[in-house]
Amino acid sequence: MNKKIVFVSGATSGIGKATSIKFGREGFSVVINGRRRDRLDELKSVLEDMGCSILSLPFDIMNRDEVQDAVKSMPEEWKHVDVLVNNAGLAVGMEHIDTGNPDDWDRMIDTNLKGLLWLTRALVPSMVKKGRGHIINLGSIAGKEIYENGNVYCATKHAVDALSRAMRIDLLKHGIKVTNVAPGLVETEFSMVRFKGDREKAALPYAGMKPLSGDDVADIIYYCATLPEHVNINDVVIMPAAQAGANHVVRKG
Ligand code: NDP
Ligand code: 8X3
Repeated sequence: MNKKIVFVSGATSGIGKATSIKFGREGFSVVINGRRRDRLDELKSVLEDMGCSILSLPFDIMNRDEVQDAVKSMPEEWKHVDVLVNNAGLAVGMEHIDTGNPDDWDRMIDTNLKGLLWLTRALVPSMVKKGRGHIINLGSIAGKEIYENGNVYCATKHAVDALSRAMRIDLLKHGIKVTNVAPGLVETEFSMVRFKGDREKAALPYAGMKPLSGDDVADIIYYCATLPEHVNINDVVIMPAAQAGANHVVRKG
């Protein structure tokens, strides 16, 4: 395959879906992952109608064996991924540390931290072999600052921030670039997941302001991935114009 290959984890929704469409539209071959097969099938057919080559890999990033088996199952011509977008992630629950649900904590740690590690470990050796590649990790402003009730989610995103820096050092000599992308408020399914389907609560973070869209973040990811070979953006913090930090949002009405 002549085209460059991008692997997007968590492509069934939000930032990951927008990123898959952006790269596909720009001529990349795209590996799409997520747990919801129907969504992957739908995205695959939309992208194929646009003339893109797509490999759909449904697996649960929390499960180390599933990650390894899925990567092993990739056809030879898809195995040399040029850009890995470690996007799959979530916040679950929003409570103080003394009342938080440890099952929610497990899900966040197993997805945002361990899942990112399993997938990176499975895909990076082929980048090392080739002597080039680019890993783009979805951090968050929650990886830059702490807010009340954010405890474990913030901890996982601080860990992603640390891992982005660690990967950059470890992979430097192999010609692999690492970029940490840290968005503020983006309107996706994120809030519905965090508030476990409670629509009213999920709408509150975006009330009276214009949040970022998945497309806004996808454009930044694509920009970072397509700079000249000798240029790397290490870290990008992107917020809506109406936001200056986790606790500083200006709202109308
Ligand atoms: P969405 O909920 O819209 O998308 C999350 C994606 O992650 C889905 O495709 C979901 O797919 C996938 N995912 C979750 N768990 C797993 C799993 N165990 N295995 C495989 N895929 C999984 O949220 P966003 O698009 O907003 O979030 C994307 C990333 O951006 C996350 O890492 C998030 O922390 C980060 N982020 C989001 C911000 C926001 O305000 N929205 C701000 C800053 C960072 P499926 O359910 O089908 O498995
Ligand atoms: C998502 C953004 O501010 O809800 O990572 O933590 S925030």
